[in-house]
Amino acid sequence: MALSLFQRLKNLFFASPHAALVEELEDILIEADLGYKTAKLMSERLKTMAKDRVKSPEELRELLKTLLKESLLTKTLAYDPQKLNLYLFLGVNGVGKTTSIAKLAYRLEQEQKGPIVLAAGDTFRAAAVQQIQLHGSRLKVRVIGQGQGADPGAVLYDALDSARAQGDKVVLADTAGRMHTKENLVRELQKVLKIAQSRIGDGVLQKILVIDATTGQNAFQQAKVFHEAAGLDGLVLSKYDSSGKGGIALSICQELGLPFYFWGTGEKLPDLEVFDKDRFVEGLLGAK
Ligand SMILES: Nc1nc2c(ncn2[C@@H]2O[C@H](COP(=O)(O)OP(=O)(O)OP(=O)(O)O)[C@@H](O)[C@H]2O)c(=O)[nH]1
Ligand SMILES: [Mg+2]
Repeated sequence: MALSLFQRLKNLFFASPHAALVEELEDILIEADLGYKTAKLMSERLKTMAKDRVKSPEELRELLKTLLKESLLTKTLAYDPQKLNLYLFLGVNGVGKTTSIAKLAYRLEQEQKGPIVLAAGDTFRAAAVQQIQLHGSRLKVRVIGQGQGADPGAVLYDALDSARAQGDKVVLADTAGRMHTKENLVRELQKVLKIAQSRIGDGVLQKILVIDATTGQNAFQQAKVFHEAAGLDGLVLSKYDSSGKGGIALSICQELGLPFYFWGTGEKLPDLEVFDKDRFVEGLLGAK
């Protein structure tokens, strides 16, 4: 079995306490998916914090843990009970957008933040509308859609109109996931974003990107491109259960200044939890 980040750190510390604080630590962090820039920053900060004071690998672990925790950004999902709340889900193919929408609907129902309506805004992929309709019927929430090939902007427009007419509190809007260049993405999202912004009025709008914890560095690029195209409010780290690590989240917080709301811990409806910094860093560092 592969050594945990901490086990490698420990070996390094005994071989050369100095090296444990500089380049080689940087390499270990890069391998944990932190990305070059963030890994360098973290190891340099750790060097400053540790100076000559660190006497054991366990002390080094604690310092690194504090540092990594401080570098993570988390956020509570904005919600105003007096207004309409629109959560627009974005992300590339298969990251877990539709599943995260169903899980969030379930969570909001539990917290009595409904009524909720789902907008079947993925009009591109075959069977996407049926998939969200199935979630809707399981959750007993309304789904507004127009079928495959429809204009996603028009679907969102309808959903917002219908939510206001019915006095719903939340609209959870799905979108199609396609691999993108920034230009294509801007063009595709333009209409949806314009409708979201103008029709939500003084209500709450959160543009949420879903990234898959198992994809590593690629997820950073996705966050960068979507943030430039749409101006994100925060992220969901899906499939955390399948990776147990997701070091890329640290680069996204550090380099893009974006926070995480939730992480996905399984395929079932209750498996969307508030992003837990402590558990995240413990998972990344691995067993003592
Ligand atoms: N283990 C695990 N599986 C997940 C999680 N979130 C989503 N999945 C699975 O990932 C697969 C894709 O999820 P979808 O929600 O359909 O992804 P999507 O982004 O809507 O995909 P497209 O509509 O094709 O763009 C499904 O099999 C989900 O069950 C998670 O947190 N953990
Ligand atoms: Mg989907």
